Amino acid sequence: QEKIYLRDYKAPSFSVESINLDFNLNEDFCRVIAKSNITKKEAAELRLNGEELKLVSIKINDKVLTSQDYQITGEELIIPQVPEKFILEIETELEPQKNTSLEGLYKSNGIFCTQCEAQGFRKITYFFDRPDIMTSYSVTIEADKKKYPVLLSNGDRVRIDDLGNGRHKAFWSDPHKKPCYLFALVAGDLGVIRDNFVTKSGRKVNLEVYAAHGKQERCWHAMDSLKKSMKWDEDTFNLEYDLNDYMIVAIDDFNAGAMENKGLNVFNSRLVLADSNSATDVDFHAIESVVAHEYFHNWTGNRVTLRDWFQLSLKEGLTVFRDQEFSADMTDRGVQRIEDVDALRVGQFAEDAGPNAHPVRPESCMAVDNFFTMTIYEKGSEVIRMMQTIVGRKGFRKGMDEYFKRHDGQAVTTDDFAAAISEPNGKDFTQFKRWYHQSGTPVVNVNESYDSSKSEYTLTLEQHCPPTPNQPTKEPFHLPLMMELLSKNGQELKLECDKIETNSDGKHLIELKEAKETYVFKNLNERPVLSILRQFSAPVNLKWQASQDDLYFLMEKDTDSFNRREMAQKIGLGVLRQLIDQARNKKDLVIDQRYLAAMSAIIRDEKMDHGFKAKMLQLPSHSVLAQEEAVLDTESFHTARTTLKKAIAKENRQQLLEIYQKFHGVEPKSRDTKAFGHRSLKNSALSYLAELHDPEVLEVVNKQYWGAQNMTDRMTAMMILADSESVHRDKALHNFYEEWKNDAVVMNKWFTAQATTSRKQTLEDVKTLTKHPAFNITNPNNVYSLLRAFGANLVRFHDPKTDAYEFYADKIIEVDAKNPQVAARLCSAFNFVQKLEPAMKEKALKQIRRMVGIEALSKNSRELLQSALA
Ligand code: B3K
Ligand code: ZN
Repeated sequence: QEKIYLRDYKAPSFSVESINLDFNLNEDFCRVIAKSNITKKEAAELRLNGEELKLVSIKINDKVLTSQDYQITGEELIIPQVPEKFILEIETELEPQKNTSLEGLYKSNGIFCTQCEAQGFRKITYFFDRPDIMTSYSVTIEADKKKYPVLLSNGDRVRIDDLGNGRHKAFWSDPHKKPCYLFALVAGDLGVIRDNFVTKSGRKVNLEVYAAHGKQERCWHAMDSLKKSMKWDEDTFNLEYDLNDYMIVAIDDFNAGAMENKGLNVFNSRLVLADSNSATDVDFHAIESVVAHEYFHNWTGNRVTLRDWFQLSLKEGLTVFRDQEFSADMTDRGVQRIEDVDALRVGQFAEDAGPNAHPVRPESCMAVDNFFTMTIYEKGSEVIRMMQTIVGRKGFRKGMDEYFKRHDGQAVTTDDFAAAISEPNGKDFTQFKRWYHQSGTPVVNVNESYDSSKSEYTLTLEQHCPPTPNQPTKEPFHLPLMMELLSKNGQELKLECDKIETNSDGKHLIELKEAKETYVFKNLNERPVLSILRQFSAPVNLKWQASQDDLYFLMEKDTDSFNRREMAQKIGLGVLRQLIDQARNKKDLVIDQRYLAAMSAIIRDEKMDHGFKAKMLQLPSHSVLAQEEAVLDTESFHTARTTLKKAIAKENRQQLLEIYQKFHGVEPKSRDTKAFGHRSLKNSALSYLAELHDPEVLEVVNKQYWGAQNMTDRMTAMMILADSESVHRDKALHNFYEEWKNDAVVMNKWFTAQATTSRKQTLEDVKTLTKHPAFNITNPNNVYSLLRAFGANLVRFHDPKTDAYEFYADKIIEVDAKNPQVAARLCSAFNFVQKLEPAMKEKALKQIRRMVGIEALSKNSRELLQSALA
């Protein structure tokens, strides 16, 4: 199959001054007339993208073309002869009701909606489906008035005409030029809530959130989040909204989380609908951050857009960075950073170490939709964060101002962004930009020595980056490493070293640029303790053979809260790895007493912030273990982890129960950061206690399930019961089903609770659930919450005693035939293939070969799977 390359980029030979799109929506077909005003800038034939379209007619300047005048391939419409300036009118017919790929124009629960990013517009009409063609849109939508009372598109409402015959027609006009991937249309019978926001210059913006009738009361949290985002972007970056209306529409069948279409965001309903009965604290938090993310795209993505898809991180990395900063300001900055780094490690580090590793700005691809990865998004955000760390917050803001000054209304590149940040700050980012084209997670080795006779402390840092596909060797990265030296009682010491930078926020930085560098710190009368990579200031793997004494000291005393938690994870990881080794060698598992004592001290610490304490108590996950261990022996991972958890619970049974009782039932409906923190602490206490499997504890869990006053508590209890052999298990699951069976969003929780257990029969349960009436394989959320969740269940997916791989491959094949984007998202379950033991590896490869052997397999899935065979 064909690949596309960044190096083949060519500026367009045409420009489009405006386009008018006329939609006529019917039950069995939809007619689209696209009228564009085009200028030819240089000698060229006209080539337009178009797929799965039925062409009705083409006119140039009102003259109908005959079949000799053009050519149609499966992917393009080619017109060899066109004048310099012309009006192109193309009429096509579509069948949205049959569109299962959920890109282009499709139907979900009777609602017409669109998803054009990345290349869905070509399924609507023949057009230049590339982001560097920006044009003005006017849109008309005609449909049955009763069935589709709400007719929406981008920009300003012009008017709506009643056509008298039971049909009506809406007129929309978007004053801002945009690429076609930001086009959107929605037509349906929807409920709505309304509010408004007055911008800093006094513009009153009407805000509307649409959802299925009866669900609109669950849209208020999304609305609040939107208003907070609008305010934050004004306060933080001086960015103001630029239209009179901002609309969000919740749709049940949606491949991604949400889409930032200009003025008309279309959202997966799981990221809009929430109230305390139906949504967990994590859901509320996710909704706030995704609503913000899509809103922030209005400037980073829409006003300034991409030159080509290889630049995707230009908007995604930057916008993730912006939403992470927003969340940090709305909640607890320290806890937010811990969560963001956890997600980066689990998802992106694994991706960077696997067969599909790719740079933040990739050089080639088969399917553009495969670019929507953790690397482009989360690592991309880390790259922006490092820029901010290097130039400081003030410097970064100066750079952002410059970026909009230079590029508003343009389609640009990551190089343009780097220049806008670095130049006003007098920085050279030439080396820094290796972060954009080198893949892989750099490793930084730390070596220290202290010379008491000279009162000198010497730090030696070495970096290298493991090989990744197509990149056997790498040049050194420019790494901003935030650091301090601490005294015996935990005070930050004065740093006397001329190679240390202080950024505009007053933070101390090492800017490591060479493969190896040495730093000498003078006038230190005692050996200091190093606190390095504070706030996780660079996305690297730190290899540091620090003494246990130093690690425990930092876990208790580091003045950087991120590093305290990081040390807790590092020590915990060491303890778990010993246990894994013992489990693999069928030895007795011996718990490290010092670690046990330290965890007990945390549990008993009454002063520690609750949300932070919950993070301190978290043990490294199976996915973190999978990255550290050479062999993926998940049964041993599981044994080690549960044994350790149980030992901690046994030692602290009474204290954990006290924590639980102290916070359970306190402000069960409150959603402020404090309440979120104490719930997460008491629920983690409960999950430790559950490891004891004693009847008294299971009684508490069961009581929490039945008496829960919010979904966080109900879901925690249900997950624990679902993962147990308790007599209460089936009754709770049955009750949850009966209560929520008519609620598509909430049912996904029920699937996930059953797909993620460590019970031996999980695979059989998942198989049965795929036949359950509530499971619909054409609904992306169902596929993700049941199948993808099972694929991420390392213990049960890689169980040598089952045929999980074969079942999962069958499902990928089945989904792929209908919806390639969703199928491709399932494929990452096979990313650990190289770490499997020989027999398991052969089993997995056999399935991968089987899938790749299917001729009709989409290029999306093929691209991701075949790399595992290389
Ligand atoms: N830009 C969309 C993602 C669309 C995914 C297309 N396959 C959501 C976001 O990142 O904001
Ligand atoms: Zn985005």
